[in-house]
Amino acid sequence: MIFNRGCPSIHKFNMADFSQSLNKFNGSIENNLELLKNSFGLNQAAIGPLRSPLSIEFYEKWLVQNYHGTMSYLNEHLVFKKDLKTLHPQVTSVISVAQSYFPAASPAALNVPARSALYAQNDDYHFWLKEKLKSIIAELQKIYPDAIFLPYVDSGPLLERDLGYQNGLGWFGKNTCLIHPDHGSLFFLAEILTDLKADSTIEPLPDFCGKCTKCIEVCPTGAIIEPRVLRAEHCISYLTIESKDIPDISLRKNIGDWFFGCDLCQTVCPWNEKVFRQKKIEKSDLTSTELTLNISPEKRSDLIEYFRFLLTESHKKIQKKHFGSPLLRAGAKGLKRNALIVIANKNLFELKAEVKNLKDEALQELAAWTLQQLEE
Ligand code: B12
Ligand code: SF4
Ligand code: SF4
Repeated sequence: MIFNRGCPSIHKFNMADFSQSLNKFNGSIENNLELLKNSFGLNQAAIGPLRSPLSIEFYEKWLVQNYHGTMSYLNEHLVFKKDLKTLHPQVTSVISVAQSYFPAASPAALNVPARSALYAQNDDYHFWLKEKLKSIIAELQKIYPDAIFLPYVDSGPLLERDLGYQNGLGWFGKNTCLIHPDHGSLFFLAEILTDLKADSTIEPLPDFCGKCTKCIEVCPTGAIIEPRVLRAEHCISYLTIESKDIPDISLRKNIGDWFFGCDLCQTVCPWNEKVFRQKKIEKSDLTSTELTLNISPEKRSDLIEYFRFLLTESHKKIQKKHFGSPLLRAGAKGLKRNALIVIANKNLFELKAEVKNLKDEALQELAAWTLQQLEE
């Protein structure tokens, strides 16, 4: 079980603190949520009444334009996203939470030497964040024994950014991410649906993007086609994680050295700069759009060793090595595909023989392309 690994303090729930705090319990769900947020190391937690999504028409238009590529489940989710009551008629309120993932919010299952999105440098949040929600629910259930609480993290048919927006967790940035003035955007969203009544209604935050367009300019594949509209099928995150296909030849060079996901439209954002400064994090590496071809010999050999493993080992062994890591979402074939693109773009010619001998039928065209790019 990945949750039993040595957990940093952010994972540990301080029951003594919370029990003491409960003595101050004043009957308001908002007040109790504030106590739970602090005890569980969440960045934000808020409850609001379940209302119609404010951005559903943008979602519908986006689907009609086919920007979702092969993520057909997003079409199937529409009916529930429009009206969550069709799924859970008894739900009256939504508790939205934000959990920062940078610096790492959980121990990493695996550290890979290839450039990966910051969220992927943790254990897979679908498991540990869901467990955290369940522990929060166990505490809430003690205070409200008859209430219903349903946990959701990412994969359900919920328009999570919209729910977070309505509960004041952030505004929709031009990169489409939810951003908070104090917390930036490097956080996960999760929800607890409940039949409790929220005492107060929260005003959504205003848009603080102003005239800035940094995220749109930095995107290597031009995926942010206009403010708040992401052509997902061109986003590196989609191409290296969600898609099962081989990226079109016109996009391969633009993927650069990104092996799994991409963060550029967030790391250039001034609202995260503030967070980096507060946490004393040097951001230059995080925002680099350069292909660092002259990496140190040690880093180059680590990268080569990792990619050699991916290209030569069985799917079973690859899955075993990545157990508990979000990287597994791409599957063994997807990781091999991603390796081939980075090998080409970083000119890792030392792997020519492994690329040539690759057996996977579906990767043959890509492998041939990779070989063409390699120069000694
Ligand atoms: C599909 C999906 C993806 C797709 C598509 C992303 C996208 N932008 O749509 C891909 C694979 C590309 C992806 C990438 C990433 N994702 Co993702 N993804 C999802 C998922 C499952 C659904 C998102 C969705 O419905 N998209 C549909 C489109 C239409 O939504 P949208 O682009 O956000 O557009 C909205 C706004 O722009 C708004 N809007 C547009 N104009 C206007 C104008 C006004 C006035 C208003 C009010 C609103 C508005 O309306 C739209 C609908 O809500 C959610 C989880 C969930 N269940 O919600 C996670 C989620 C959005 N992803 C998340 C993360 C962390 C990522 C990555 C950072 C991972 C990475 N590093 O690689 C990147 C970020 C890329 C980016 N710039 O968005 C987090 C976002 C947290 C946050 N702070 O916003 C979520 C919420 C998962 C989670 N539980 O934490 N993701
Ligand atoms: S995650 Fe990367 S590829 Fe996707 S929109 Fe942001 S900058 Fe572009
Ligand atoms: S980079 Fe600028 S435009 Fe993009 S989300 Fe951040 S503040 Fe908004």
